[in-house]
Amino acid sequence: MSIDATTLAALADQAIELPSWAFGNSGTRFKVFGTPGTPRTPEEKIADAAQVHKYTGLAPTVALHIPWDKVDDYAALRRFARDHGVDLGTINSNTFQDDDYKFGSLAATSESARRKAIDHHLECIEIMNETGSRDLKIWLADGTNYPGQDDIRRRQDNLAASLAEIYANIGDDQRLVLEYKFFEPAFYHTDVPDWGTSYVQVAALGERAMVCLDTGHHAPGTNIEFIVAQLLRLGKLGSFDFNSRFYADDDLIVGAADPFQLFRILYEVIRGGGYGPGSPVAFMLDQCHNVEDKIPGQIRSVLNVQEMTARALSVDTAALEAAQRDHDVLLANEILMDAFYTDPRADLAAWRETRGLPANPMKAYLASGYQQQIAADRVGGTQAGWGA
Ligand code: LRH
Ligand code: MN
Ligand code: MN
Repeated sequence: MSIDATTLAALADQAIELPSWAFGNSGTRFKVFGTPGTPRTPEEKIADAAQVHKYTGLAPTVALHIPWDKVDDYAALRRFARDHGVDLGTINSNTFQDDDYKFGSLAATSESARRKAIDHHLECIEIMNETGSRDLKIWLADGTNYPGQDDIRRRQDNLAASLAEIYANIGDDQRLVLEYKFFEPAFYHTDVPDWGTSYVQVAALGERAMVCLDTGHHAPGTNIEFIVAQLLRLGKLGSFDFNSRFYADDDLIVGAADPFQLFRILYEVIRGGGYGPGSPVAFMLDQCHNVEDKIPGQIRSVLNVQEMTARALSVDTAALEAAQRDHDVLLANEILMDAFYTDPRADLAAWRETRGLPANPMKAYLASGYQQQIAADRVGGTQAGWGA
């Protein structure tokens, strides 16, 4: 079985947003390793992200994180991005690196912490107006470490009130997407631990509030594709933060740990109308490259998503539905697995060339000399990192 023309046509518009922070140094609490050529400014991060798009045609936008990507002139930053062939995308807020948020931000019991966190989001909305961004993405570190530490019910009410104030300020063409995560940095309870809580909170806000599903934010064994199906059914799947995990919130290259899971997720996205023109679902990466070079790491990541999307688009859906209705369990499973085992790489390579892209984007990037150039050029200054 090879990749047919319909599948290739469906792949033509695929867009995967890159996180600016993937280009900075990152690591674990044990050590952050520096890499030669690491960007020192938001502009250098964007220039690196543009390389990923240049060689893959898959990554036309870059997500910013405020304050990590704070600049004086966001309109100028947008012009810079456009001059490099990409655009600015989602604005991510940050309420987890300030002493005032020690006991929470939007869900906090402290009125002053809540006020500061809400105001930060209002500032993010102003930035979105300058960058032309559609989505405000909120991930909260809010939670507690010990039973009894705080009133978990009151914190839900606080969160609802905070989100309502933020939502009231987003524009008609903008959206609020709320990410969930079941643990860390809080360990006893997290204020937005799961898709259900995120759903309940965004459903109370209105149509332009959606759930963000980060694939690394679930307990081991969670059936993520079921969550995808349910959120699409409810019209509330706003975006993905793609990455992969072996153990916790590893933020490794998407599709590296469990390619089959990525296939199952993408199949359910397509099945539920979450893929293609007009779909409300934004594909984004949320990854860190701790030991590998960052630009090739991002190239590998978007190619993994593209290859797995090609496989998911190749499912013979009519045959699958017939087998399901016949309760032919083994045939239904075989039809799905046939698509998963389809290797699209040769067909995709040939197809890329018809679109003016290199057959092998990774090889083309490595041969371009860009990596050596940035290593030589970017000496001095402070390398950007996760949190800088
Ligand atoms: C923390 C996290 C989250 C955010 C990102 C900036 O878990 O990985 O997923 O989106 O930091
Ligand atoms: Mn995330
Ligand atoms: Mn995470």
